[in-house]
Amino acid sequence: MIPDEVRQRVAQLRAEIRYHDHRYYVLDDPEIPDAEYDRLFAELKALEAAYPELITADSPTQRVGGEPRPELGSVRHAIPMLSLDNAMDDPALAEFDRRIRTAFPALDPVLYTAEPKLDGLAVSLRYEQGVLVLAATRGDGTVGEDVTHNARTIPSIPLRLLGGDWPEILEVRGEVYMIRSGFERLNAELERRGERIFANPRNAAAGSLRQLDPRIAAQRPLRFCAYGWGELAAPPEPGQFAMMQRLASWGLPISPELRLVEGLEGCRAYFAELVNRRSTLDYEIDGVVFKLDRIDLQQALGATSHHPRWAIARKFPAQEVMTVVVAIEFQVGRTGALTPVARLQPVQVGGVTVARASLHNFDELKRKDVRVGDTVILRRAGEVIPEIVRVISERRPPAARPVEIPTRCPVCGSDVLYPPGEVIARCGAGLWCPAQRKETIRHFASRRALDIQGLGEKLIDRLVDLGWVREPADLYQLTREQLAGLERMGDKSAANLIAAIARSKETSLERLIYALGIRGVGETTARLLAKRFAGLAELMDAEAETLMQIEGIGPIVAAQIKGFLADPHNRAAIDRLIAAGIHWPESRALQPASLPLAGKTFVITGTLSRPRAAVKAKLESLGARVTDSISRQTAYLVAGASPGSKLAKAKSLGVRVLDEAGLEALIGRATGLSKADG
Ligand code: 5U1
Repeated sequence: MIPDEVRQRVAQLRAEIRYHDHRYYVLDDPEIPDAEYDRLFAELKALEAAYPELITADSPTQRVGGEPRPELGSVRHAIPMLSLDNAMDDPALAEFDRRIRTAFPALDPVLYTAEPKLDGLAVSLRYEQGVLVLAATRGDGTVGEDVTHNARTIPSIPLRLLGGDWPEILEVRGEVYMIRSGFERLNAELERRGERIFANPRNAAAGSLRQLDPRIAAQRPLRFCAYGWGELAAPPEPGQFAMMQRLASWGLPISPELRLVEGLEGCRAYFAELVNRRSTLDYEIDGVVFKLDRIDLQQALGATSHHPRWAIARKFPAQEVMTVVVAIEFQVGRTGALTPVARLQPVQVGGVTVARASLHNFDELKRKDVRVGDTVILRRAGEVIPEIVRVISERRPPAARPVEIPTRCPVCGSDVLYPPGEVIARCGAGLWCPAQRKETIRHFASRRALDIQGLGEKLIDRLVDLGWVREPADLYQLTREQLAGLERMGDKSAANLIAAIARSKETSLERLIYALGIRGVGETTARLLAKRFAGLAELMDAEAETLMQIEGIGPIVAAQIKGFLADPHNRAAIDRLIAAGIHWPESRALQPASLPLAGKTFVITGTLSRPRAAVKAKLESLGARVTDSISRQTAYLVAGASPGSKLAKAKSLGVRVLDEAGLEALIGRATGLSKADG
């Protein structure tokens, strides 16, 4: 009795495989990676092996290749074109070698030919009296498609064989493929013309060779590489390797990587070498083919209905697999950049297990339109980081929605800045966001910023990891005792570092602005800003429009400065720096609470008997801030003659108003206080 689930699963697998066969062989547009197809196929084969009663003649397992394209004529192969048995891992290769040695115990050494398995389309070329008369695809292994018209356009396929010692009838078998660079050029051209592009070089080769119009194939960068032969009265050489050299002598291209290797160890070494060199080759390969060299022994071993027993393809780990997006998360980098990262159902790809893949930035996320629940093709070639190649749109769940760009930093909750025209979105709280701590402090202490000598990257890492430093102002709270307790930090070094930190308090406004690490604000922009604004307070209150009036500052940088300085976390962190004692020659106005007018904001209006700038400077030297606009936070409005609308506004908000005499009295009191304090 065959369980119902088995029957159903077999029917489902067959339907799925037929669908994918059609996309692959007929449309040259596969939906799923080869590895996924192989998995479906292997599952069907295993079920049929367990329940042979279920095998039907029309099961996909019962034929070798793909469906023919009816418009191309069909060709019956004189000798079937078999496929190769696969060894997915080293034990399977060792098993192949063991079988050969068991069959021929006296054979020592066992020689194998080794060559790359090209990822292209298998074809058979028939030469009669040295002239190419027919080219056919493998098709189902017995009947293929006639592609003679296109094969004739491939420059590496000789229309007439060289030399004169060729057999009267020779069927050469090999692979038509496309080199990577040619494939990329072709796709770029197709894209430019608005035509459908190919998923990979193999599909491009197949799609090109199976064109009806040979003028199209002629324009495609196709190549041919021979790996064997079909009909051949009597091989003129005793070994595969020597026969391949013969093919080469007749003008047929063979792999420049073809070698003769000795035993299992020779196979292993060759495989390891090609694994390493794979990414440097200009054509795609998906494994290495080993063949018993002795042709007489090949004939003695024969073939199953699918593959010869004397050859094996040791496959590379799949570079493209299919998986499902479980979530899309946003990582905040050292510079505050938000990177979308797809969390995936873990899969093996390129020999490693992968559970996450970066989507790099929001443009890429939008372009690829990856959504939670999507089935995607994941690629990892060589040592390259895994990448989501594309979404399999046919498998998108109906409820999947496009991913929204977060407006708040996932680490600290601050606003995300994503100015128009920018590719990268960033957390705006650079001085405060935990994700950015190390980078912020490294930049703050760097030579062109506050130049804290002795505070290197490793030490910063340690101070942050210990939780001693979370923002730049914390540096000024460190003590010599604390530092001296650190591993590999002597008392002397600790004292030197504390002295360097203390020295850094005395700086310039432009260095401080640069040290804040505002995006787009390098030394030059910092200098422009320091020149334009009398103090940090003015800069902090400046509107984007004011910033844009400075030559050299455009709308994007202006928005970045404004966004940074408007962030309450950044403002508080800057206040803490000032409170820690950071100062510069013109910064007396920003001295913290120790000054008598610290924390008080003044607005000046109307005409005074002294220049307004002088009054402003005096107030700032006592710790006050002088701004242009009145709010409830304003402590005093200083009103000269013809005060205008600010006076009315001050009154309506309940802000105290001082005339010049009142101001002088207040300054007198403050100076007295200041003297008394100082
Ligand atoms: N390199 C290589 N690829 N390939 C594919 N050799 C090779 N041999 C094959 C196939 C199908 O079949 C042999 C049995 C001739």
